[in-house]
Amino acid sequence: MSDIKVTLALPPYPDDRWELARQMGVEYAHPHTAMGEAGLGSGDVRVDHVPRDYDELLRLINAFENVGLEVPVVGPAGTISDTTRLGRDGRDEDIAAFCEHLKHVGAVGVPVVTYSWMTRFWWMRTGERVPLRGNSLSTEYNHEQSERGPKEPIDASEEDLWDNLAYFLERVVPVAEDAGVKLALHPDDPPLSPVRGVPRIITSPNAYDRVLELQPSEANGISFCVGNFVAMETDVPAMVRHFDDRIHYAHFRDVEGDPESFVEVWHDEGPTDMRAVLAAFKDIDFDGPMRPDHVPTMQGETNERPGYEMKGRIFAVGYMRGLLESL
Ligand SMILES: [Mn+2]
Repeated sequence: MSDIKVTLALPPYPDDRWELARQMGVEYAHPHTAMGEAGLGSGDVRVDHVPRDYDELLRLINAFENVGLEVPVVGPAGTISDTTRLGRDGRDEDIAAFCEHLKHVGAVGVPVVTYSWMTRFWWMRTGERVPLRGNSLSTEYNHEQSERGPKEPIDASEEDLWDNLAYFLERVVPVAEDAGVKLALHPDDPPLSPVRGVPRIITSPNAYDRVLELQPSEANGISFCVGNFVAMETDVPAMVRHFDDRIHYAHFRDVEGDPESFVEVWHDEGPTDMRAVLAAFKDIDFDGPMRPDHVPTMQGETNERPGYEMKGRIFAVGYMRGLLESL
């Protein structure tokens, strides 16, 4: 069996969720933004909780390690902003800060940095209280409803975003290689362009082919968010095999619908054969981190963090481990 690292997004400070992870036998943690302050709705561009300072980062990693949680992936520590994505003045300073972060991450032994190229909007939803079985609560996206809202005043095209991504990768990939760190680009969610006048580019398998060709280095890779590849209406196991060793991180989730209208669903009742997806990851000998992403909110939870409450993730970890054992 390939050694897929079943991982949980956890807050960058110890609380019940660290203990619950350990009680489930989870050995890997992604210190994650959405686990911190509550009440940030989807669509916000959130500040990363991973510290830029080397010593603070080291202490964070050691805090996890000291309780038996290895950190196989972190975010960009807030160094990648729309300044870089839109190619505005100041991007060279931001890219330099990101390169410093890569060196720190490599020095503390974390092998993967995940990032996205979504401008202005992060993962975007039009509903955060969609009832699923037993009145569990999920999220949804409806493009037609969303597009009736105000357009963002952004003077940039898709080609501008591509140019800026190429500029970024040209400068950071060699640094990542030297640091022993692999970059993992997350798809745009929803995988559509434009959204409210904002261009988006990481919306299809062809887009990923183009990304990987920009810098043909193993350090230039993918965060394979399964739900987005479902929303892109692709053959997900075939995509896993296609991108193969350029996949450095994976998100376990499923959606029902199409790019313009979808609902996040329970992992065990969605349209996707999640066992076949995991079988494909096994086929490519994927040994990186994979974590549940966007789970339903369950009874007794506040839905303060839609998609990231804990009980649904406990269920998801059990389901993932069961499927992995069945392979
Ligand atoms: Mn994801």
